[in-house]
Amino acid sequence: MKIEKLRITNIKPRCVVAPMKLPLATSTGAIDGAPLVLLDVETDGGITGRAYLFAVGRHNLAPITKLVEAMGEMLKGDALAPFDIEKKLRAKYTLLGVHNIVLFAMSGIDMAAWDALGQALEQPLARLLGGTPRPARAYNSKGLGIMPPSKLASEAKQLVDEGFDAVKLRLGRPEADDDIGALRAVKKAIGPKVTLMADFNQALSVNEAIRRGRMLDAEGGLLWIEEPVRADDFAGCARVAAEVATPIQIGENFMGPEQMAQALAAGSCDFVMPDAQRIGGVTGLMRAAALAQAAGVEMSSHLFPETSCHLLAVTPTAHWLEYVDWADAILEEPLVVKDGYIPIQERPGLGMKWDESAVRKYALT
Ligand code: SMN
Ligand code: MG
Repeated sequence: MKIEKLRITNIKPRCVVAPMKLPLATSTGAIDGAPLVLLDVETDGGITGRAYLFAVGRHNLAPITKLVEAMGEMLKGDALAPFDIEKKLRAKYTLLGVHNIVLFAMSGIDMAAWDALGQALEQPLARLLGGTPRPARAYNSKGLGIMPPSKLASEAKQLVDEGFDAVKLRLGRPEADDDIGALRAVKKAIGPKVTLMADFNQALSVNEAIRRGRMLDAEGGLLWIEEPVRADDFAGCARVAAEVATPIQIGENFMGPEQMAQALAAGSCDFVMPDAQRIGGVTGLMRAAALAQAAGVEMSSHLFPETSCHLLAVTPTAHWLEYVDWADAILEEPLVVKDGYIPIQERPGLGMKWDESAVRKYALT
């Protein structure tokens, strides 16, 4: 297929709420279903690029969909060239601000456009980007929310039994001692060989993060402490990183590579984990990988495992893939796990096809 001939004819967003096997309670609230916007980027060559966005809450589905539709109108007839698409959309949205759900919509279109390119060239995205589709080391990021220690212990075992040797615990209870109790229960349940991360979801002040960070240092055994303070307080997070021995991980809320560059310049963290729909899709993740390489910082991914596994294969400082199964219910062939790794399948592009009967079942109209 001659990719220079491919033009965008239509961008179709559809909303579903995919059932989650394990609800997730973070310090900011609980998520019990995955509100997703499925994007189809249709081209005149008969190829349809596919990607999905995670709306976090159902109430965000409608505004994200409207943005995708508006951008779709702007792109009708344009070449399937993600860099050009990005340039055009950034220019159109400069005065509104390329942040948040504007960036979500742009990122989704970018991912779907790259998927279409992969289909046109009949290659998995990792190979299209110049890499080898190698398996990504993954942690099972489902569950382990804010819940009683006894429940945490059994859930932790269940998550490891799914084929992983790394899991992530959510922290940020009102009392630090209760977080420590939760950590001890999980550590006891999984034993010393399973890698453990902890995520505060921005719950703490800088001073409290330093206090709790030191308590966690004393407990030992955590690979990283994630988002201890407000996501955009890079100076505050740098103070935490300087005072706490356990590595500090941030990045799921970087709004584009520009913000990631600011965070790195501020020395705000030890590790980064950009999110495909906030960093700018595949294009944004490639730029993020270059920033992480230049800073000498390990880069993991946030959610979107189907896309992120390809990008980690071309990330010089690749660290961990965050695995969740939230899109599985609407995918024909979900990802599989093998001995703690997620293999990249020999399927073109991102390798996702919608299970249309499931899409109808979980559709929001
Ligand atoms: C998280 C954030 C948003 C939605 C779900 C989960 C969490 C993570 O911070 O890192 O997994
Ligand atoms: Mg997180």
